[in-house]
Amino acid sequence: MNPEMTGDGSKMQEVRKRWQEHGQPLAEKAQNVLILGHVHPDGDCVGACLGLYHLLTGLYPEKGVQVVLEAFPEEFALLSGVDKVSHDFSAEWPAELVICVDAAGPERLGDGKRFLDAAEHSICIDHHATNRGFAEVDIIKGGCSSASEMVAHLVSMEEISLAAAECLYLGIAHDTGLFRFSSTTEETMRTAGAFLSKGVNAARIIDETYFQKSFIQNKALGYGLLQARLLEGGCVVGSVMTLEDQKKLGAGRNDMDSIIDQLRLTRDVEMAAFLYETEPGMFKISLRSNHVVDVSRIAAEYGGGGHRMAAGGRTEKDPWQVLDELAACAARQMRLSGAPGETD
Ligand SMILES: [Mn+2]
Repeated sequence: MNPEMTGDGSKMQEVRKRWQEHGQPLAEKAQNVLILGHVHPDGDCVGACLGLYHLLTGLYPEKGVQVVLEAFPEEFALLSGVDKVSHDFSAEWPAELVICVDAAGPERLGDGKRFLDAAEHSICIDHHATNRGFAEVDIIKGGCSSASEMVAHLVSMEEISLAAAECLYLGIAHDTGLFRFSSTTEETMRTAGAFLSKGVNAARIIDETYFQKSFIQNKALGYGLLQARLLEGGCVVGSVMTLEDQKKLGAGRNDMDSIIDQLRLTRDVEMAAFLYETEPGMFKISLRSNHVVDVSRIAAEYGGGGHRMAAGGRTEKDPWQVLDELAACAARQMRLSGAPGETD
């Protein structure tokens, strides 16, 4: 490629080069490879881990390759290879090489961290801007659409099977909010387009894993919206779901995911915040921004991180009070940026 054509194309070339020079030699040496993702795996995490699983088993059929992830939403079961994923973190998986995917830091591996600590060799493949690197070989591209897009560029497009393409397509589609977020580049679309040429059924993947909700998820969404409050003169919207609320609805952690995205779509809102209780007294904070607010900076104050437009943290304080604090942080950022919409 013309070196002047920098931007995303060259970013992906860097990913490829780093994998070929530093990652692949480790993969070639290892007899057993363990693939780990982050806690509470989302579409990108599951897609990237399984996509990588298909790539590695295709390249090295003689090796033992194992994916270990926490339980994830059942809609991802349409991906091939899902039955090969283990949720057993207490087993002693043999692995000279651990590959961490879509995890912004070692603590994001949850119970999987002990495998990283015990492994002889490790690789991190991630797209979180807050990731400072924690593996022997770090392949990190902050701002890239998804870990799945990065995995897609480890090898040439011809080497990607239909099974791998389906997983990676799902990951890219989910982490870009269906190719809408600003992280979506021409290269992202080209990669997704190449997957379509391989026969990926995009409509089915999008319908069944992105839009479809269970009855309980729809009820949880309705309840989350009903509880919502406007803050800071209407530029922030926020809601809270306690464990008691979840119990009443028959809902669990995986039923909370779509609430923040719908809150973000509130007209004139700059930031959306959703807090839900994960264990008694402990709340997960999800943040989304529409324009100027950098939510990763706010999340960092609450023991978390993420991206400019989407980030998360946690708190043990009163969730409604924290919501006020979060809204004040957003309003401060908006004032500093000179954006309209602040209270006075
Ligand atoms: Mn991701």
